[in-house]
Amino acid sequence: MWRGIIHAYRPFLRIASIDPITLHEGNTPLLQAPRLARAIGFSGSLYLKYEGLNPTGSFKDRGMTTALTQAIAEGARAVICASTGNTAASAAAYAARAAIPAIVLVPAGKIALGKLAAALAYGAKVLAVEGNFDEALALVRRAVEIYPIALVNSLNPYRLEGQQTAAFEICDQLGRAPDWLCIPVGNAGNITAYWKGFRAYKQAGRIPSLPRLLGVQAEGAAPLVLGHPVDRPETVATAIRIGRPARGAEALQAVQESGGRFIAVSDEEIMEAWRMLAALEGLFVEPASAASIAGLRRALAQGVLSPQVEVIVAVLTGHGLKDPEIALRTLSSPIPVQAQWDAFRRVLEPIIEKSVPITSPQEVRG
Ligand code: AN7
Repeated sequence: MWRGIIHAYRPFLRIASIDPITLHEGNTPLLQAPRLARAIGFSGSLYLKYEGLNPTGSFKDRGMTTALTQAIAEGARAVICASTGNTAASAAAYAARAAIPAIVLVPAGKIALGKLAAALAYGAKVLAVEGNFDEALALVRRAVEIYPIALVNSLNPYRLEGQQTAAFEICDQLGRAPDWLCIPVGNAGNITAYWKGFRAYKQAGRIPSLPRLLGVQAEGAAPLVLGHPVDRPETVATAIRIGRPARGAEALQAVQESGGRFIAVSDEEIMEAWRMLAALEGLFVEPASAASIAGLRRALAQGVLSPQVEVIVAVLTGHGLKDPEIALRTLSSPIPVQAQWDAFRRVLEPIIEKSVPITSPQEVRG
């Protein structure tokens, strides 16, 4: 039985040896995506690590099981974080599991609905800060200097201990490391954790070679592409609306060591990739997650990746249900129909004529 990432990877994790605080996170699918690969001009194998299937709908759960387990082992009485949303929801859930309070600071009006709803439901004290994520994180860093509460942002090293297990899983699922790993970057904790994980697996003799890292940021929030902080970050992908990444220096070093690249993509490119993931592969993700595909598409178009690349893994960091508003705002509305056969038929017939394909699904998939 799968019992979460601490149980599965304990020998690789430097954390206290108490019973884990867990929701059995991890063990997420690694799905091949042939239609999407073809659509973005890649002829090798493209795999998607579907991290939206973690217990609270994002990859943050991998780092929160380790952060809360360590916090409890050290006697913490409460946890606090700043968050664009997913960290808040995850911290709130794992704090509930650990029976301690969580205080979460989120940028007022700039957090996706599903994340806010979840953080509230798990019983966190949610503080809506009149400012952005970077300002909220600065407040939290000051608070933990004064009060006896544990910081569970990815500045906390135990977050990275857990998050590196996604790299382990990818290697275990593939039987090797990919040639490239594409990953959205906000506060830069996750890309740092993946690099740590791949290096640990190589050192343990589990994989012969390391992947190159493609770190993807949104154009309006791209400090690691620009090489300087961004004071007023803006992007449709609110999860990565971050201008001063706390793990930025380490992420830059990881990407450089790997022989990889940082790349920025526009909001339009992100939303196009978001639609393609859902319509071509049946994967509904939040916009920040689609950034990895938008970045890969752009990297392919610009020749950043050589055509000889065989295996690419893109990380889909969060579930689409986190951000239902973006879907309703950008997609066409449902067609109203009366509950009577004749009325229904008048609506249905043109749809069938227009949209039922002439080619069989087998031909499309072939
Ligand atoms: C879906 O929740 O920073 O580079 O406070 O939610 O490790 O920050 C979220 C980040 C990518 C970027 N995709 O990861 C938060 C927060 C999704 C995210 C990222 C986030 P990092």
